[in-house]
Amino acid sequence: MERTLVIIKPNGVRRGLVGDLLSRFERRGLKIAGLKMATMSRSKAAEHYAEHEGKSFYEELVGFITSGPVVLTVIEGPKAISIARSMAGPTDPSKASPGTIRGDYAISITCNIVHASDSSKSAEREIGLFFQQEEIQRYDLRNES
Ligand code: FUP
Repeated sequence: MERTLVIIKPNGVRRGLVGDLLSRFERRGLKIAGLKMATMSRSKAAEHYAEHEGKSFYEELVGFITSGPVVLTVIEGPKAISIARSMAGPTDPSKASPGTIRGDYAISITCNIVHASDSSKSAEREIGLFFQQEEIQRYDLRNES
C-alpha cells in the first residue's frame, strides 16, 4: 500500500474542478486518506518546491501556488504514487493525452491543475509538510476486500 500527496492547485479550485478531480481518484479505486483546504504560505511553497529554487520558472511557480486556496489530499492504495502520476499526465499539458487530468483541463505548464508526488521519498516528505499523522484517516474501502 502506498500514499501520495495530490494537490489541486489554485486554478483547479477557482475553476470549480475540486469535485470532479477528487471523484476521478475515488472512481479509480484509490482511497482519500487525508483532505484539507489551505492557502499555501510562501515558506511552505518554498519547502515544497525546494528542488526548483533558482530555476527560471521558480518565482512564477511560487507566486501561482500561493495565489489562492489549494486542496491537499493524501491518496492511498496499491501503487498509488505511479497511478496518481499517470492520472495527472505529463508535467507539460501540451504533451498530456486526453483522459489525463492535465490532458483534459490544462494548457499551461505552470498552471497544470494538480500536483502528484513523483516517488515514495517525495511522497513521504511532501505528506509530512502538509499533514500531521493524526490527520490521516484509517478505514477500509468497500472494494478492497
Ligand atoms: P511535476 O512533478 O509533474 O509536478 O513536475 P516538476 O516537479 O518537474 O515541476 C513542478 C512544477 O513546476 C510543475 F507543476 C510546473 C512547474 N514547472 C514550470 O512552470 N516550468 C517548467 O519548465 C517545469 C516545471
